[in-house]
Amino acid sequence: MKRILKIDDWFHPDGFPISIERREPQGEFDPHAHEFAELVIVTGGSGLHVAGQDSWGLTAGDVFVISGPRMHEYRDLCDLRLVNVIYQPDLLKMRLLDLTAVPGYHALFTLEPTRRLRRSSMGRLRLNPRELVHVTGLVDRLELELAAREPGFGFMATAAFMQLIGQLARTYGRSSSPDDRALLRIGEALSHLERSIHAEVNLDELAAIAHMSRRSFQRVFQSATGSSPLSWQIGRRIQRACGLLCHSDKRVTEIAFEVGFNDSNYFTRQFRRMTGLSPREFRMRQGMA
Ligand code: RM4
Ligand code: NI
Repeated sequence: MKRILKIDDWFHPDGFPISIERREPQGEFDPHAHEFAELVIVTGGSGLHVAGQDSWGLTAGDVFVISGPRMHEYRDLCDLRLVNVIYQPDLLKMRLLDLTAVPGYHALFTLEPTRRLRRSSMGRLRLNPRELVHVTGLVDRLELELAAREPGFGFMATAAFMQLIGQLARTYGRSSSPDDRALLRIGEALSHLERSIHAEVNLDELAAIAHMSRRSFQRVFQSATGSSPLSWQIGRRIQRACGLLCHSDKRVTEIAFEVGFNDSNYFTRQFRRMTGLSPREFRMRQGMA
């Protein structure tokens, strides 16, 4: 049977969606998936990490993100030490602001967690000792806030978590291994799509940004994200629309334009295709939740 770690067993009963699990050392852990996402920072020792068909050796400084449904396990452990920062992406009340314009953000948090790119060493972040010290300092601060749970801890812990992922996204951007750079180039294209969410997708422009020919860009983009640039953009627009439907009382037509559609019937069709609901139904259900 597929083992799935449950939110209720791993998070504080107050429901705050970020928690820290230190493994010093990490014991053998059978294949499992989670109802939450997991940011893993390796601080020492060694071991083998297996995720689906990918497996790779771990040592100090390795950082990766495992999305909820993805199965993974640890084997051949030799005093492997790590910190799991576990979080529930949907419940984080965190605005990404301009972070989506940082290519390393996409490489680490959008593309890598599902790892559709098959080359197994591709796009993995390894911190150098100085960076690791900095990052573990940020984790310590987050952990202190979570442990103290003083009034305002939710705000402070969210801010500490933002510092952590912002720092990791930037560090990823400086990484120089050719494999990382390949994933970053797709990250650059995603950042561009994000910044120009209102414009029509221009394949030649995207390919130029990723320094690839038009044909190989389309191929690599598809294998990295599982979709074409156009459906990626539509998906992002719909996601933004979901946010506006829940958190504003703007009219559906207004929202359609705001996220970049110029035809609200087309918007409604795409919305239904992705979510199974019309925008109005979606808003009503969220209101009731
Ligand atoms: C385990 C192992 C798993 C993680 C749980 C929370 O020891 O690190 O990957 O999901 O802890
Ligand atoms: Ni896990």
